[in-house]
Amino acid sequence: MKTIFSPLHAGHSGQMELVAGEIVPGFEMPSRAEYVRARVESEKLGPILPPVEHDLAAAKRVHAADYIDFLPTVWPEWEKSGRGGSALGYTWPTRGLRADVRPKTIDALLGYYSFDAGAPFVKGTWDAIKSSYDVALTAAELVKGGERSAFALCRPPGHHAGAAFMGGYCFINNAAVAAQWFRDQGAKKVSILDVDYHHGNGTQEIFYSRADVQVLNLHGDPMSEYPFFLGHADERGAGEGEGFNINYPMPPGTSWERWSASHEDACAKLQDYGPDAVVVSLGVDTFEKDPISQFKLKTEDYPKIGRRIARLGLPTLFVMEGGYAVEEIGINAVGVLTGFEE
Ligand code: SP5
Ligand code: ZN
Repeated sequence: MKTIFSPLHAGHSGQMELVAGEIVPGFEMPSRAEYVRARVESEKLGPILPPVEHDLAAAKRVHAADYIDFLPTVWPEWEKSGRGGSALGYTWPTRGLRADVRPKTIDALLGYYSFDAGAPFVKGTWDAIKSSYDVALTAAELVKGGERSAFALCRPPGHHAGAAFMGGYCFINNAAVAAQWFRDQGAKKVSILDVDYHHGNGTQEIFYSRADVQVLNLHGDPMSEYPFFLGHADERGAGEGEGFNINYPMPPGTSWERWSASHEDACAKLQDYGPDAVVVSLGVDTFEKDPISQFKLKTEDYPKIGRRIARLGLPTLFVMEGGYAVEEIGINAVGVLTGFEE
């Protein structure tokens, strides 16, 4: 399997995060991608290739154009306003406030285009976002070109980013971009299988009213886990999309037995749907030692995930999402990929 990777991810570095009442260095750090890249090499998964640059047209197929155009302006506007550190909003248009009027200042716009304080910008953030997007599209092109699978080693991740908002370490929804790109290239149906520990609220929002992209999400129950406000089992899609969004919320402490039963059910529904391509939102924060998560998957479980996905027999694009137990991210993520290739 070929891996697409860009060193430009590394410029998205040193951003802060609010955890338990304190400001700490972000869990979503450059070493994550470097551990995965090193493991791809040591396991000899296949060649590691740079992305091809793309314009932003494919991003605007799933995101609002004004949102995408805003992203490259964030750091320059922040600097112009005389500040350093991390560019982050602090006011959000929640219930009772106006989300239909676009404000003007950088502080207001950062809140307007986000749903949490989890997507701070630093100087290199836009270049990293753009490279992650290019990585996803370049890997999708390999699959479209006839490869059985490809690995988009994306950083930053994408599945929390919705049509017009960032959050949860995510800015452009790389998996959603790739799924829509497959559709635009002639695929009639595409499935997104999201195995990240957190519910992929952005992906769900983007495709919620559509029957041509099936979204299956396995995750920590939002009653007690981030992102809290989406990801319940009764969210099944709307209108034409009814029945094409499927959520598997699971309790804290979930281990392989329960997780794999949900995965089995998701794979059966995916097979019934009969897509032309599969996009896997590959998070490995389900790992027992993940510092921000509550599932109990073990390193030996990850190849089994890959083997099950391989049995679908469909062209498959793996898109890197979360995973914060940095030293084990590479072992577990590449474990899924080598399991797929067996
Ligand atoms: C892509 C992805 O995995 N995004 C996850 C975003 C999670 N943001 C919330 C983090 C909450 C951290 N809570 C720390 C608890 C430590 N015991
Ligand atoms: Zn996650």
